[in-house]
Amino acid sequence: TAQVRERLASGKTALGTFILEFATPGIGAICARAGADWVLYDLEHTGWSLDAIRPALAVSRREDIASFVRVAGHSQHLVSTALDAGAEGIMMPYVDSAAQAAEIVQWMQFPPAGRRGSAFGIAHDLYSPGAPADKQAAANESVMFLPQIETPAAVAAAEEIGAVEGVDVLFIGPLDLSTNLGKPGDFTNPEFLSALDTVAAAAEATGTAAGIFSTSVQLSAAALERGYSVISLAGDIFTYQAALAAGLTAIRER
Ligand code: 3PY
Repeated sequence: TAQVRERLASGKTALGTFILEFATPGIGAICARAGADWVLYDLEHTGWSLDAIRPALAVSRREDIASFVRVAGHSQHLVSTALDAGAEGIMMPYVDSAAQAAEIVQWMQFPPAGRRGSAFGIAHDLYSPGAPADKQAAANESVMFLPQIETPAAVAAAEEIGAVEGVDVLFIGPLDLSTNLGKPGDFTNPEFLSALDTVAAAAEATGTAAGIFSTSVQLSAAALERGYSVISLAGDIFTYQAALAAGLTAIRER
């Protein structure tokens, strides 16, 4: 995650994309060559087991790109197995309070900071030899946590969530947040935009980054104008479909 951390520390954006369908082993390399700073493998909406993304994680980890995994729910087991498989950061859906965020940080950090179980010489440390103490310290330092802000309660608690040590990015799930504000998919609704402002201010106040999943240039622009620095260009399905549609239309219209 060094490249993402450096970009954020120097006021730059960290742009990435979600993988929801094409978890082919080379996908991290494809995204890295396209200039993405991070790639996220989604286990929330795909129903994939870790085994489905293990080969992709193994290749991504050797590329200059950070590999994040969104786990399916709040469970120590889901978090620790994703980290052991090589996730360099965890995105967690529906984090509504600082207490929830603090518990998840515990699952992500080796003792004494947390209570992640230790195993070394496996996928997450690239099968390398070395002293456990050094590896624990390095992993605690580099792992990133991106709690998702998806409800009015989470927006209200954003500053407290951001203040939890170990939280790196307050990451809005716009579809869930707009749904929970009563206007699914309406990203121009004043309440939605005000929530974007609140989360940006919470990130600024706590030294974390504000992030968002974006499916449109307008939403990305609205986020960038508010100081969001972690932005996804949609995901594999949408990007591929849009590029295919544009190409097919261009050929048909000749
Ligand atoms: C949302 O838009 O709600 C997300 O969580 C992105 O997948």
